[in-house]
Amino acid sequence: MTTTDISIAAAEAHSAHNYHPLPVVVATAEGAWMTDVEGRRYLDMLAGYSALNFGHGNRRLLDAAKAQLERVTLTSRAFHHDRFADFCTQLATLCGMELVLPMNTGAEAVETAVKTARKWGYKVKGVPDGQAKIIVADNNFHGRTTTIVSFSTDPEARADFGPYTPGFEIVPYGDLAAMEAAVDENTVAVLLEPIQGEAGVLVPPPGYLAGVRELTRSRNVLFIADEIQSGLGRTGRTFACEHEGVVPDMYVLGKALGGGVVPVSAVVSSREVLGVYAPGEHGSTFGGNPLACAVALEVIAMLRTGEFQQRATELGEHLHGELALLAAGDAVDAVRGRGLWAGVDINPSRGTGRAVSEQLMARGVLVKDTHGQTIRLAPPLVISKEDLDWGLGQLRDVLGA
Ligand code: IF1
Repeated sequence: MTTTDISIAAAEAHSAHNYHPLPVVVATAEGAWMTDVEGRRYLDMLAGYSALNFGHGNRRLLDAAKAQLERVTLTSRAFHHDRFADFCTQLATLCGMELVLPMNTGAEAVETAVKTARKWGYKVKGVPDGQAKIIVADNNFHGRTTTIVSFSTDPEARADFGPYTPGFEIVPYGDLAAMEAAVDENTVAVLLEPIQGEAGVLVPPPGYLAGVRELTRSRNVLFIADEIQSGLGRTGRTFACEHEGVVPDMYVLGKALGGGVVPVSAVVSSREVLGVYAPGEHGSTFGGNPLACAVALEVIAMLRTGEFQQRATELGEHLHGELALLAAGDAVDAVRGRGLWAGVDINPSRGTGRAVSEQLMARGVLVKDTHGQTIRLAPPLVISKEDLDWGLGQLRDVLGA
């Protein structure tokens, strides 16, 4: 038995089996590379589902975290602390919005967005109490709470978790006419991923997000953009909505906001929207804690220069150029994505997404499959062009392309 085998057996003996991880046990990581307990190195092409946009062990983020660890890490929101105002101000400014409500995980931020939209609907829009409706897209992924899976179309994410939360309507992603038909006088919000991650990095048709923006504005409905995975540099812009020139009423942020160091999420919107809260009506123990604020402030500072967005744009063009060549062959049926983010549909003749992921792992590249035939490529934005090309070379070899 290797150290890996022993470690995996121990993990499986004492944990719920709610995941099926690749058989690799990571011990350390730096930049775009991880090292396992056997000392083998792997190029990380998943980046924690985009939480690690700035790479593993980012010096600026670790220094910010270490400095704050020595000062104060948690006060609860029962008291103020000296990083909170800067965090809220800087994040609101980055988003071009007025107010921030900080939480911890993405799902908590999505739940906060749902509660905020409902409360805004009742207190501002004048929707009758308990009648608020929120429109979402099919194949969405917004987290795993019981309310969020209530509006999932993925049986695996939803089954056996009823009774489900009412007040949501599902329309086909990318279909503006269906969205328009679904909006009624009790609709308080539309909740969308600007690019659907778990669905396989689905980019909506050109004009769709702009159409949703116009529809929601004309019908006094909040446009809530879940940029938890698509945001903060991944697609080559600070927000994926920018590719369509769209500014939503509310950003929902997470993952990379904490730089892969601590969980940090937030809802960012206008005073009209987030002003609906009175003290005691929402919150969380760790939301907006000093350590989270310190790390997120460094993330915001790194995003402010635009260098990561520029890098994702340039390397992303190269990535998609290489993937287009692969798609021209018979090993890959389709590729999608934006910036340093791609979904690659593997032709069944080459095996399932999982099988390809396992073959790539054997060659020192870590990716994640999703929904059978698709693998997702989302390396840290700090990946070098050489390492990206090496990783793509391994994919070409595995696919026999
Ligand atoms: C898992 C993928 C899944 C998200 C968007 C909210 C959340 C997520 C757009 C919730 C989280 C993670 C969850 C993780 C795997 C990964 C994921 F889409 F990224 F690939 F599951 F679909 N909005 N996505 O992508 O944020 O509560 O997790 O912090 O659950 O397996 P969270």
